[in-house]
Amino acid sequence: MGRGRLILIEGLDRTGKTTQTSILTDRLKPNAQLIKFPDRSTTIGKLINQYLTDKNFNLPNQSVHLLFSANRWEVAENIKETLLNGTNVILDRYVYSGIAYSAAKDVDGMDLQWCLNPDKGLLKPDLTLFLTNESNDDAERDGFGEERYENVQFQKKVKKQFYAAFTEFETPNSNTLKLVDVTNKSIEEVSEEIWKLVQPILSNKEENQEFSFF
Ligand code: T5A
Ligand code: NA
Repeated sequence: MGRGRLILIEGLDRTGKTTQTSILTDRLKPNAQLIKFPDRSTTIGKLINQYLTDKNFNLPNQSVHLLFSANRWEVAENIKETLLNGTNVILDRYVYSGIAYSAAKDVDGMDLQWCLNPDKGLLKPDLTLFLTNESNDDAERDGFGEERYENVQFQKKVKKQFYAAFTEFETPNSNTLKLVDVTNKSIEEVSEEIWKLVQPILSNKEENQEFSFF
């Protein structure tokens, strides 16, 4: 039996990541574990949660960036062990969110490379699915606008930075990155599309036993 696969679902706010990562995990159970970033339950995660939800709670941009990264390192070993035990790990956001949201702030010195540095050494997903919504519908979905980064202007900048990060860190034509257009699609339609993209990488578990790292 090969190691589990690390599968990441990324996207802008309200594109359906949490909905889809939980459907996918349920579909693969008991052979999958879901991990969501930020994990707001840890000590570091509680600070992140306060920063996101309380507009009067301010921290330097660099500090916030490092907290998000630290929050990933808290569970890095657990992810690796789970994969080695043969269980797949499904991620709801990860390194690319970390880079894109911080780089989109246009703070002097916080370029892509600076943003990646603290995440260097984390496991790279075997497959990254990026959910895109070409209409502005996500802004109409329940809850949009409640948290710090949820405004249409900023989301446009974040999208640009996601693509910049993919160009920098994904090998072209390596089949490790797939875009999933969710525009005007139902939850079921999106989950079927995701299922089709995930199956091939689960069926060739004997290959690619090596881990790769950011
Ligand atoms: N962040 C995160 C950083 O800055 N750095 C980092 O390193 C990381 C990891 C919180 C913020 O933190 C930033 C990015 C974020 O701004 P979060 O906790 O993932 O990150 O944010 P959440 O608020 O939990 O999640 P999102 O807002 O991103 O929403 P999701 O998970 O994309 O969307 P989901 O599944 O919750 O769905 C939203 C609504 O739409 C409906 C759902 O039922 C729900 O009501 N919906 C659909 N409606 C119609 N059609 C469909 N196909 C639908 N799919 C879902
Ligand atoms: Na979410």
